[in-house]
Amino acid sequence: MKCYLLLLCFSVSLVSLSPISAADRVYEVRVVNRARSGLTNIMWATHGPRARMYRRGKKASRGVAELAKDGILSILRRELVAQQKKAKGVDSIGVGFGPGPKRQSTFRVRSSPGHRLFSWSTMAVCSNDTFAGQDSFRLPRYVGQTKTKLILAYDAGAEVNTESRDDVPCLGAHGVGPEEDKPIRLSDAVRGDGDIPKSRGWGKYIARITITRVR
Ligand SMILES: [Ca+2]
Repeated sequence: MKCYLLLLCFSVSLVSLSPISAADRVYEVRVVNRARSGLTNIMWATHGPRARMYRRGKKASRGVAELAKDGILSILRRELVAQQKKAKGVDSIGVGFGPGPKRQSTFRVRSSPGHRLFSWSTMAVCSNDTFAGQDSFRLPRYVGQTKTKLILAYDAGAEVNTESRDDVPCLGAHGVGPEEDKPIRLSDAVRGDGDIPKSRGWGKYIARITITRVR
């Protein structure tokens, strides 16, 4: 619990960064954590097709890498704000509460017309650099419409998967760990041959997300 609270300290405030206008659409997002270890707070953005948070098979940005290694959200938030300023189509940016082991969290996001894509990322606390999320998921079109999807976990390719207590946040290590320089790929989950017991891992899918348009 101690290290989980420390991870929360890295987070920015749990609110959207821009006010809601009359034309905005509002969505309720529920993230169910299927793992037996926690997920850190969730960085999210609504955006148009020119913006991206990450792309499987490509190198992670520094913001995604630091989120995946230590649950740090501030760098990824700055990257999204930079895309916003460069008119890349980033609309709303915010943070959702990260659900604990086998728990769920619910938060609301908004998008203005022309920004129907939703991206989010969260770190699997019991890992070196595993994160879960989606890039450019299309939000429900109609009020009352719901979309549900099972979520895979990805290795950010930024830290070697030692599963050692010297390197992973859930066992008390922050800001350390041997670096690697690889593209984002599917996670191997928890192998269980280091200090993280396999029982703190997950199956094929680490989470499930349900998004409902409420306005
Ligand atoms: Ca790795």
